[in-house]
Amino acid sequence: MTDTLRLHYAPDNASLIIRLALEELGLPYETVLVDRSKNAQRSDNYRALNPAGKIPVLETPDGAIFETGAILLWLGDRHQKLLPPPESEQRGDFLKWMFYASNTVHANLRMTFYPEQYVAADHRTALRVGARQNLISSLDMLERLANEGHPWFAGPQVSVLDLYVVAMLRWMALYPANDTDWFDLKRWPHLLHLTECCEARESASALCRAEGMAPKPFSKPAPPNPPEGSAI
Ligand SMILES: N[C@@H](CCC(=O)N[C@@H](CS)C(=O)NCC(=O)O)C(=O)O
Repeated sequence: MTDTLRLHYAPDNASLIIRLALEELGLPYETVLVDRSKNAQRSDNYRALNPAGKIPVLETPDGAIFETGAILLWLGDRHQKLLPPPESEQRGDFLKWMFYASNTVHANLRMTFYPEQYVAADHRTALRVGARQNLISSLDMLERLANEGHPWFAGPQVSVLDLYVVAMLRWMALYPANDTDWFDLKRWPHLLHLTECCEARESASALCRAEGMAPKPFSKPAPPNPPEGSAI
């Protein structure tokens, strides 16, 4: 157990979403690099924190928390910011889209990044094609949602769902390198606007400094040049 919040991260990995939330909440935190070049996320030490061997983990006074969505909900609930509180009438709507972001959008995106973790070599192209079709229909749905005026998504105040979605939009534009032609954010103007709002915030500037990202990390992302570690 730790009294401090300790984020196990790799540059431009899902940990960046937690970094944004910690910055938005103004919380002190430490970072521990997970060395992707050595697959440190699969080491015994790391699996003691997250048996699934995935980044991120946030060590907290309540123990180590993994799963991006779970960490975001824990932080938001604990600090009563960045989401509708449990008693809010908006909570159900917010929760269903948080879970959709995590178990559908993020999961499909993972299939395009790591097809080798899902299927044999001769099925990988087909998996990527199928997952991208699903991503396009998810983005169409999120575009409509962003236009519906919910305070917990693309609203006047930033939310954990905003942070989760803009990070995934960044990765769609960048990864896998040289295979992103399917994605053009201009096709989803409300999501484009969301990326511009989020990257104008101080939390995004802090992220760019810490993980070596150029300005406009969500609307016009460029590959990072991190001071330590590697994205893949
Ligand atoms: N469901 C997990 C997925 C996290 C995830 O995919 N993390 C990536 C980095 S962005 C990772 O650990 N990749 C290395 C691997 O899969 O071995 C979550 O939401 O936290």
